[in-house]
Amino acid sequence: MIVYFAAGAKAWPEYEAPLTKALAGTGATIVTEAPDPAAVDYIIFAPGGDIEDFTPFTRAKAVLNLWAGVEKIVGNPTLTQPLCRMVDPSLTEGMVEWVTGQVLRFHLGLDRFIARAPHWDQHVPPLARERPVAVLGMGELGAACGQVLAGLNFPVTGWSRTPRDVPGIRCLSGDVGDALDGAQIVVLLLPNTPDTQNVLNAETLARLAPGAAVINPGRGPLIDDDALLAALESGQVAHATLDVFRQEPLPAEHPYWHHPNVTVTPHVAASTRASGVSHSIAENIRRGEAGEPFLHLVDRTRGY
Ligand code: NDP
Ligand code: OXD
Repeated sequence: MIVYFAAGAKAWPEYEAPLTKALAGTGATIVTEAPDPAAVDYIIFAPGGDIEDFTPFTRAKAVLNLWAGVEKIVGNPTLTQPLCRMVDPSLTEGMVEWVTGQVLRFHLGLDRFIARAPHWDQHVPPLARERPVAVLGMGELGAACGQVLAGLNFPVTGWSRTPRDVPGIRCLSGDVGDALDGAQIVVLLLPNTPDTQNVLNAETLARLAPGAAVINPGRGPLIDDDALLAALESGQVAHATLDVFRQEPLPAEHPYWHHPNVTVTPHVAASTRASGVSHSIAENIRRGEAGEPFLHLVDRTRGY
């Protein structure tokens, strides 16, 4: 069985040992080049990887994406093989830590204590139970983050396309404004699809409580950037922490870099860790070989 690592030569040194270990005993031969595409059984892929045309991979049983987000591959018209996205405990843990850190940073006003001058400010923050949080996206990552925040006593409202039932979270679907109403913090964990683009715009930002925080580890196109900049200017949004952008790396001249109330992180909210995700890849290959259904299949009609 041939497994083609087509996630880019730069990524291979990090993956070689963990993937080899995870696939040991399966009969897999991992290759980093595929001179005969018709001989490949599984393709491990990442955006910016080695394949644009999937047509010659006639035997491939699945394309296994190393990323959770699939917007860069899901619309590829040459892709007819099943596409699986990455869901892995290490990815979820990383996202939960990053989101919780950013929420607590805003909630406790920790930036006020970065010493610039002597300033003995004993302002008392509200308790978490007084700080409503909206999490847009109640999937693998949004639900996990929402539950940890709810465990810290934040009143969490979650929003998804279809109705969900997540313990500890008030779950809504339908009008996003209802989920945002009065929220003091909003966390975006939606995929980038035609339906989710600009979900945060002038109208929906106005539904937040004045002085709210926007935290976006989802995808750049979820936000209308001009509307967010205007909301930062008016004070409707007090702070934005942005990990993802319409163009990455974020261009040097972008106003976000220089805005005093914006934190830019370089798409690091939940990094794919080779040791963790290799097991998830191996499990899907095992399933494919055993004739069992693949995990985390992407629905091309939904786009995620
Ligand atoms: P999932 O597919 O598990 O969850 C997506 C959620 O979004 C679901 O709850 C889904 O609703 C909801 N959703 C999708 N479309 C709509 C819509 N039109 N209206 C309302 N809700 C919608 O994805 P993950 O949680 O695994 O990942 C979410 C995103 O996080 C990824 O797509 C990626 O963009 C981003 N990400 C960012 C990383 C980073 O480092 N910055 C790392 C990993 C992921 P429903 O439940 O009804 O299907
Ligand atoms: C992902 C990401 O989608 O890193 O996995 O953004």
